[in-house]
Amino acid sequence: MQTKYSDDSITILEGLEAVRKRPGMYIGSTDDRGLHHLVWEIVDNSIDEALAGYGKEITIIIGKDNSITVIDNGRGVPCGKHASGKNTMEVIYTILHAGGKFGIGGGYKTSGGLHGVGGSVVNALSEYMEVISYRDGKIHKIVFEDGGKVKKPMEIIGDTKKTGTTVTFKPDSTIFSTTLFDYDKIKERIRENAFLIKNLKMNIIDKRSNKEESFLYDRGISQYVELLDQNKKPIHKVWDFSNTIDKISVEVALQFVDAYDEKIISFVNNVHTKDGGTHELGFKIGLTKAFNEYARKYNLLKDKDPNLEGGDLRSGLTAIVSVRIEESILEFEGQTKGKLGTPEAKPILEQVTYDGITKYLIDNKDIATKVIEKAIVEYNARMAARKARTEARLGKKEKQDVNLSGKLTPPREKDKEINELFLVEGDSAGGSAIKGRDSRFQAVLPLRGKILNIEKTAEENALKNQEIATMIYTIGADYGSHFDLKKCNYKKIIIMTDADDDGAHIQVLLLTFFFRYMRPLIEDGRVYVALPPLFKIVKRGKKEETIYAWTNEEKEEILKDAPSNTIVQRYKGLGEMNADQLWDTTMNPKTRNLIRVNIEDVSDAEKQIDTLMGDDAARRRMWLESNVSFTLEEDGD
Ligand code: 0RA
Repeated sequence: MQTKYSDDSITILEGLEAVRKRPGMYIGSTDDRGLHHLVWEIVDNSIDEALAGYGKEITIIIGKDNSITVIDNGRGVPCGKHASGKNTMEVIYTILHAGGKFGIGGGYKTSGGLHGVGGSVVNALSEYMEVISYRDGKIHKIVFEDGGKVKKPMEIIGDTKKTGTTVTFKPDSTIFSTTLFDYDKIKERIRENAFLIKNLKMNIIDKRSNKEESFLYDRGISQYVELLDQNKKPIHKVWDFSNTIDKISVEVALQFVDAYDEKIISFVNNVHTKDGGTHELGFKIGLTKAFNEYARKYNLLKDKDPNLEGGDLRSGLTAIVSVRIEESILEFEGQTKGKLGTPEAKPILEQVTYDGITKYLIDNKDIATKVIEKAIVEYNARMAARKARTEARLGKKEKQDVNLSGKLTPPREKDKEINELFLVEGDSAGGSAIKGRDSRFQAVLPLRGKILNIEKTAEENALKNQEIATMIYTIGADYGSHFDLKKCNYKKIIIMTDADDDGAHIQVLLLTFFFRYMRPLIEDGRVYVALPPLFKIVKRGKKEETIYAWTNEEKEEILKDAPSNTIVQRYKGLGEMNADQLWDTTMNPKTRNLIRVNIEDVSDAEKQIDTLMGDDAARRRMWLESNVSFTLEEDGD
């Protein structure tokens, strides 16, 4: 049945129509990411309600039909008459930015969805939406269809003693490239929310598979840090501190572990700020200041010693920095709005962090000493490495180079914007690669045997490993918190291994190494895996013709119309190719196949590497295979 629309409804539909025409403007994209964004929007509304002090439990149900239901026990969406004469439930779910514009609930919204849109945008992009509000003793229900058209106006369908809101929606399959919800993705997000909001119970139920999980953390982000460090050797129990200054409230939990990488995960209004920003900066400054002051006061640094650098002090640090900022001063920066810009956050975080850490240091002097001594070791190691590099540059380092297991064959020209580094498995393949390469811009570093498993190795041992030391030295951009992409000597770093199990294992070890020690290389898309062909096919007609095939299908295709005396050779390793063949198939930018390694969401990836895998090599490998997306790169750029 067709409902008649008043002028007002037409304006509303035009608003929602705008969302349907350009969904990307409101939810970023219409792929898997955009699809899940709908869930975050609806869940964020319930979270905001919980943050306002109403409701302790939120349940997300993935329906058999790929619908989503979000249930909370807050106050319930208001359902009286709105100033416009319409029902308020209808207004909230049909007018863009209704929450802010209509002043419903005032400045209650603190959870910052990516685009700050809400229920109305989700409604616009759904083929069906139903909102039930338990409020004032009654159950109120409204139903929409086809991108926000009212199917059934608000009606009271019963009495109730409880309060809360239940929203169900089914995304419009004509808008999204996929409408399949990913249990793990939603689970990770709500678990993150549960960590960030102490005592909020988050449940997820998947009706498709009957999986269910619940998350409730009474110590919040401290438990998050414990989880991140569960496979590490903590130096102390997690520290936490919090404070509110002006419009910013700060919560920090941190722990130093006996390892060397630093991990700071920051959030603003429960949304992960993957590119950091003013809050992270303030946190780092406060931490550096607190430790240096303590170190001087207790003579761990002598008068003549320089201050410890932040990077040295943060080695082995795991920290969650969660801030809540009032909307009036909230600013994000960057392409994906992943960076906090609010200037006020910097001094406030600096102050709160300085105070919090100083107090801990004074109360825990032995731990303070440990952390500071660790930083001093780190500082000394860095200075020694710097010295070695300088000497190498001055040509004083021949002796050391002889010891390097794989010796770099550098390109003739020194152009960081073009040069490529091939990391090649084995000496014999290395030899062919050196002969076959274009010596103007291609460098070859043969790696002997397997490199260390970085996940299981403390940094000082990792750096003693020749293969790893050589790679760091060759790439030339330092490592860890001192890694500087600008100094990187190569535009592309290409892992070239045999197409067998060992080769795959070496790839995983190398990728883990880059991920841990030189992550910006991966983020900048500079790490590649070379794809050598699997078959060489020699057709013997009047003229002999050699063709390579990368897959079985390709091989079959080629053999279809090949003469009977055609020879098919299966390559077992790079070593079976001579220099020319290696150039033609695997190194020549015009003909080779390269895979660019990209990690969709680096922080997620990292969390999983840490929390899921620990020492389990098989699982790590499985993880890499399914999470590091190998995308075939159009080459020749
Ligand atoms: C506006 C005002 C009030 C609550 C809400 C919105 C609200 C919205 C959603 C969406 C999902 N769950 C929700 N829970 C509450 C407060 C009205 C009052 O003063 O009672």
